Amino acid sequence: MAKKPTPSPATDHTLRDHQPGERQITPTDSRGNGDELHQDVGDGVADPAAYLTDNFGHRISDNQNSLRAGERGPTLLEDFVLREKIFHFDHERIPERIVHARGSGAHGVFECTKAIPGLTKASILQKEGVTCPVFVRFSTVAGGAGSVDTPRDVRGFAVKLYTDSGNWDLVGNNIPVFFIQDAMKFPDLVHSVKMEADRGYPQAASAHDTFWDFIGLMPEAMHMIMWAMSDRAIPRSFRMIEGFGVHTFRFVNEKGEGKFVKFHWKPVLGIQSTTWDEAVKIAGADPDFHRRDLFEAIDAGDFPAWDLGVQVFDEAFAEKQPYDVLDATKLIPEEDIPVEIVGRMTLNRNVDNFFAETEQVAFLPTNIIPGIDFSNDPLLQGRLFSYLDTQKSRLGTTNFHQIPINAPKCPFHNFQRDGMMQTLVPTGRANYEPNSLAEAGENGGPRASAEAGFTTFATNDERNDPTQKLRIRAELFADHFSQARLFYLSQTENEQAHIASALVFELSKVTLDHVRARVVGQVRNIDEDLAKRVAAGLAIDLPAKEKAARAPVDLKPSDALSIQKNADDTMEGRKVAILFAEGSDKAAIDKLKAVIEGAGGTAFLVAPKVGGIKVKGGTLKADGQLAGSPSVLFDAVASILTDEQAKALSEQGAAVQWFMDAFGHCKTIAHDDATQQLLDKAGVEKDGGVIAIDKFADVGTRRHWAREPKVRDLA
Ligand code: HDD
Repeated sequence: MAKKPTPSPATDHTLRDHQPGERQITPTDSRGNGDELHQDVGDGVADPAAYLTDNFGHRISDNQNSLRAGERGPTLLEDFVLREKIFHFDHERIPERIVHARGSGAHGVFECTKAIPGLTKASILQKEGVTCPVFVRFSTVAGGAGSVDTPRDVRGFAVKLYTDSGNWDLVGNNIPVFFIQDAMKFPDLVHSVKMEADRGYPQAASAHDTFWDFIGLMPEAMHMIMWAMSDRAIPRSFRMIEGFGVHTFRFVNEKGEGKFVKFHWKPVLGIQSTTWDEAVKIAGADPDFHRRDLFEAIDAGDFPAWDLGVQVFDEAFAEKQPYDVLDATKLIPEEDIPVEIVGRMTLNRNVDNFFAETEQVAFLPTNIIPGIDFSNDPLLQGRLFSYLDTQKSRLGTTNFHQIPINAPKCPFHNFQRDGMMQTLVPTGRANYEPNSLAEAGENGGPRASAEAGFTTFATNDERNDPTQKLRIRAELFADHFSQARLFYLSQTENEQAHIASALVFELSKVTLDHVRARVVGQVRNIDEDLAKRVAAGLAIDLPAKEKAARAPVDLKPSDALSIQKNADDTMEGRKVAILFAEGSDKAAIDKLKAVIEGAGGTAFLVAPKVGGIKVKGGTLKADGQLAGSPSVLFDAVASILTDEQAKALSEQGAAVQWFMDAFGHCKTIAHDDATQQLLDKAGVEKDGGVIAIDKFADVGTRRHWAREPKVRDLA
């Protein structure tokens, strides 16, 4: 007789598989209020979910062993517990987003801070103090879902506002313009930037042949290229990026009057970027740098916030500009139309479950509310089709709107029925309209309302003849370089040098000589000096200028386009590392920590060992070990050491590199006398950012760009 199988230790403790705080989602009701769907597993005394069950509620006796024919025999097909578990696991993954696959999300609230009923009837902008819940997903564009957070790339900035008149999705980026003018070119753009089709690399990088081949042949991309090669594309944190709706949209007020509008999100913490060398090193040190930063800030109660700004203008303004406001490769300088702040968004809650919320959230530019309308921007018009379509392929069903993160938080009723994964249970037989069932006392279902329903703004563009069907672009779209030049000339010297270096870096990875030459030939239309710098950096002769479809015009530079010209000296939201070791002075460490935290920053203790180090005045645990906490992960560094420890660390590559990098990345280095020997070894020279510990409060976490020519070739 076979022996009784030995139960594994966990067999009798199935409760251990159910952790408190685990969430379970139950089907939505017809009001689709996602919050009701968030229930803790195990709520209530008689909740059967307190026991481990299968998906149909059958209690499970053993979660360790599959059912076998005999102790050493094969597994039986009848083991429904095993089969269901493996079946579900096999299908856990869904297709990742074709673009913006890598992203991080958070919940929050939007509040109207300035009512603008004269401009729009959007319910959320009618009264100061009105709020609505939001969900935001930040992303990179090119990399896969498991790629790193800090490649040179555009960042997605997608906001879902759950308003009382339906969801409004503002699906934007951290750059106010785009690569292409017409949605027709989107698949080509994306194919060119993604890993190359035959070799399957590079991942999350634009520095390769196919991308630059496409770009060189698409001069309309040159404005966006200036942004993508600038520090905007290597942000320090999602909390420190701007967001842009990019397209020109339409505001419509109660009287039916329309004006054009562009949307901006301005980060309260200011805009900040990394340097390229830093971004590359962060990718290795912490591939989840931005995801962790966002999660930890919200977890600590440091809620990131953005002001919603609008640039509102009319047809008369639009007609006078040397660019077309329907062209998504153009921006409107803030000096011409100032950004008016009308609301604030604060992210105050992390997701409970990454897949259920961040992965399954579906943004749709078609989600707009009465008071906001589309414009005829041909890129926007194409997006209006693409997003609905992609959700079916990603989420597998037309009923993706019922997933709690996507469902509106206001009532929704219609006659759409059935489909895969239908979770609603409509009652009655009114699934068509018109019907007269109400006359027989039955529920006849909802009806459209000409007054309250969404109505499309009747565009009165005199320059457009809607009776003609044409595959062409409007005339001014042919100006590809004026605003690229405007952006470049609006940057500081350092920022211009960063653009030049980024172009050299990217084009150095291009293996096709003619592709390099063509791109530099395009750059000559933006700025001759920039083209010469790039050609010199590549060690190639200056190629012939590419022919411009329309001669560029000189536009007045705009200071608002530079990060450095608008840099904020705040320590809010910044992270400072304090290096210590055995024997360090705890009182000095505590004092510095108080300065950092008092100014809204976070202090992070770094030491050669983490567990607990004897210091002068007690024992101190480190937050991170030196080799695993390189200085690239921090906004500034400080060091409090004994002579003996500083000497020992001067022999450690990780310690020397720590200071070398902090210096090279133009960061503040606050140090005591003992650390000087370590700084000497690292080649750190005295300047306004290399300071004594007690000066840290005055200098803070700002970058010291004046140092840059000493550490990098800015030619
Ligand atoms: Fe797009 C995702 C932003 C042009 C087609 N896009 C996506 C996301 C953002 C943007 C932030 C990620 C949303 C999320 O977090 O789930 N896209 C933009 C901006 C554009 C733009 C600012 C130009 C101004 N996109 C664009 C075009 C097309 C698409 C022209 C197609 C014609 N975008 C998509 C998509 C994605 C997407 C394939 C992939 C996943 C998704 O939609 O939900 O449909």
